[in-house]
Amino acid sequence: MTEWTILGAGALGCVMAGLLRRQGEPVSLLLSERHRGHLHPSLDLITLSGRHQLIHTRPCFAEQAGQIRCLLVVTKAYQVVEALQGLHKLPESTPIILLHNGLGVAAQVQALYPRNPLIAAVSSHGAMKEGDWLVRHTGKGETWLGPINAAAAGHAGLVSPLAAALGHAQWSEDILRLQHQKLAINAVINPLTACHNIRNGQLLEPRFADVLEQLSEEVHQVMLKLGGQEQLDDFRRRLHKVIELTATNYSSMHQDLAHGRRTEIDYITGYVINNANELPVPVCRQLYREIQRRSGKPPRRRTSN
Ligand code: KPL
Repeated sequence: MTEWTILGAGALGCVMAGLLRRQGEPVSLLLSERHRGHLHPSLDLITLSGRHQLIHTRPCFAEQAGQIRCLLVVTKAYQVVEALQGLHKLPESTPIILLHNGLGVAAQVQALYPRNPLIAAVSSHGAMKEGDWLVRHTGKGETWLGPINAAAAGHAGLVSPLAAALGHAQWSEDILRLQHQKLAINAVINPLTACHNIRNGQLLEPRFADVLEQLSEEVHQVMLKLGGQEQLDDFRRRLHKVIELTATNYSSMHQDLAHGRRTEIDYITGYVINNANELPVPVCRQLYREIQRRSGKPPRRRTSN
């Protein structure tokens, strides 16, 4: 049995660790320096049925990277590269699975670890951190994995243990399409809910109908340009379904902004803007600037035109 090493002890990382352990998979948590010298506590996982389960994982630190056999990276998009930089001893055969919102990170990881199998993951599981080692699984979703580079071919078998633990996991040779579909949803829900300080479900109130429609059209146009084939009506339906399913949630960007943390705006709305070229995306631009202003940072990427 291959041990899963999880980098990123946030809400989703902890839920993944918990669900894999419950299924009998060996799991270690790759911890940062601030955890060194501290007792490694058990994880308290609140399951979908509301039961508490204590989950034991093995702690590990960067200097043990040579022992990592399968690395699941579940940090924020902007943390991925820095977190991976220190793993000098990571074996070249170790698959690196990237699971984060947004896009634009994989090329840097590929440059850092050019020989490792690089895999992208997209998941719609819901998770919420309620304390340092206390995490709630808030929604069952689908998980898709797919190859980013040629070295990842032949790693489709990774989905079997994941499917058993998570209820669903599948391999897709066209993972970029699924990443784009997820990004399109995030590019509508996340900045709007963060800027208006609302839960996801409130986006369906009549006062947001116009901006929701305009933003959906902008994002959909860019996705078509990137090779997407989804019709606007299908996108609207999919978006509404996600909003309804996550109606009581605060989006991750809302939570980041509310807690004074850096947001993933560069990897979500920034990605849409950078791929828009001549397409007009005024609502995206306005939301991008607004999120930057509220998080007290100047725009990081070029957003002209
Ligand atoms: O993925 C999400 C996020 O908040 O980042 C959605 C689907 C919008 C759920 O809140």
